[in-house]
Amino acid sequence: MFVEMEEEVPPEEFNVLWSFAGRCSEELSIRRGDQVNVHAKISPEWWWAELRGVFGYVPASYLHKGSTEDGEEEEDMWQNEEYYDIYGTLNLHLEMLSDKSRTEAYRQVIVNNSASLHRKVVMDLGCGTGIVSLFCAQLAKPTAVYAVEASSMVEHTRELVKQNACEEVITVLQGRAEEIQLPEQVDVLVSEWMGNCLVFEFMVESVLLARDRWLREGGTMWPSSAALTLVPCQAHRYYAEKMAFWEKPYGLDFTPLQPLALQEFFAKPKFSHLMEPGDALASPTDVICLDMHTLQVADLEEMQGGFQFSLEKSGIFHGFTAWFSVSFKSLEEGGAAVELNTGPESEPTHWKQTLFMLDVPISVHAGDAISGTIILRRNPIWRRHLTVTLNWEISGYTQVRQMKHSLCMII
Ligand code: GJV
Repeated sequence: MFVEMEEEVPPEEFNVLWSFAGRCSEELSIRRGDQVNVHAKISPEWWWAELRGVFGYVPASYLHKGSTEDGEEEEDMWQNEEYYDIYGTLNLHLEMLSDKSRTEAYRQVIVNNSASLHRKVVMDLGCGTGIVSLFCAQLAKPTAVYAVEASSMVEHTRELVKQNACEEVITVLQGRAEEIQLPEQVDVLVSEWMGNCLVFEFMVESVLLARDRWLREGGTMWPSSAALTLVPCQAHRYYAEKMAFWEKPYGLDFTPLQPLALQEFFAKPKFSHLMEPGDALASPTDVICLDMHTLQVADLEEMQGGFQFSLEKSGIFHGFTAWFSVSFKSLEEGGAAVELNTGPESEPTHWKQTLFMLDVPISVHAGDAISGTIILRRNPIWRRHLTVTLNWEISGYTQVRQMKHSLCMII
């Protein structure tokens, strides 16, 4: 009876999201877009499946129920429901608006370019409460500003536009930038899309899609370029707080908890880190630079950069700190660009910096060199997430050390 019932369960159809090469005869080789029949979910990681009459194990995370063309399933991978729900409440908008460096940078861009914005058409992608659109309408004289917002905040944005007497210029459009229709192409596409480690949330993809669709030939992107910066650093306080703590709390030896602490605190980046400028062991360097006029959506899958730091002081190498900066080019020939820098030498922003801790701190000396690569790999399934991999070596050390960090924050 039991066996019969098992046989009655029909296999479930799944789509292959990501190609996988079987490493032995037990594993099935699958390609993105294939449809496989899953006969048994052996473990959370490995399922027993069939493709064109051949059976084998496949990694469960490479499969997705339903068609990959299916809009609803795509939405899932973008976590759009949670994402836009969060932006439908005031909390994050308050955080963003009270970030003076951020908001003032956008205001400064409008002020500096007010003359050139005259009679221009602007799109403000992800306008939130509409602050940038309002700056545009009040500080410059554009013909039209299309303020696009997908979250329910948009209802209040409309009210704010009215309240500030800008409804002649600003048209608030409710919906995702990927889906809305504008009555015309735009001269300027402005957006505040940057996340932790620059690209987290991957709102940048929406910006690129909107650019290709709505920005007129020769139009301007604000920001126009973006860079991710890295520096090897000390992090005595964080190390003491999360790791050294277990050495002798209340006179007791709690060191058996240190492997757990490593897993819990150092295997993921620390997002709201404020690095003391004095904690830098070398001069920071830009590892990834994006040109917002030429960047393609496909480029986002994997972004790589190299670094070679020459240490300027001796100390303890605890990890790497990363942050980003963006630049807004002037609409005028030769005009000065506006910069927004989220680094430790600038006014702190709500993004702060991101700290990647080493498993084990290393004593280093002035003159040592730390060189390597950073790879930002977009998650093939959870499209707003990414993995950051840092490969590095120190001169004088023969072995290449590898540290792998996964940014997998659920918003
Ligand atoms: N279409 C419309 N609005 C969007 C989109 C999109 N594709 N993506 C994000 N938003 N710097 N990481 C909105 C979102 O609802 C929120 O109000 C704002 O843009 C995010 C801006 C800050 N996030 C960021």
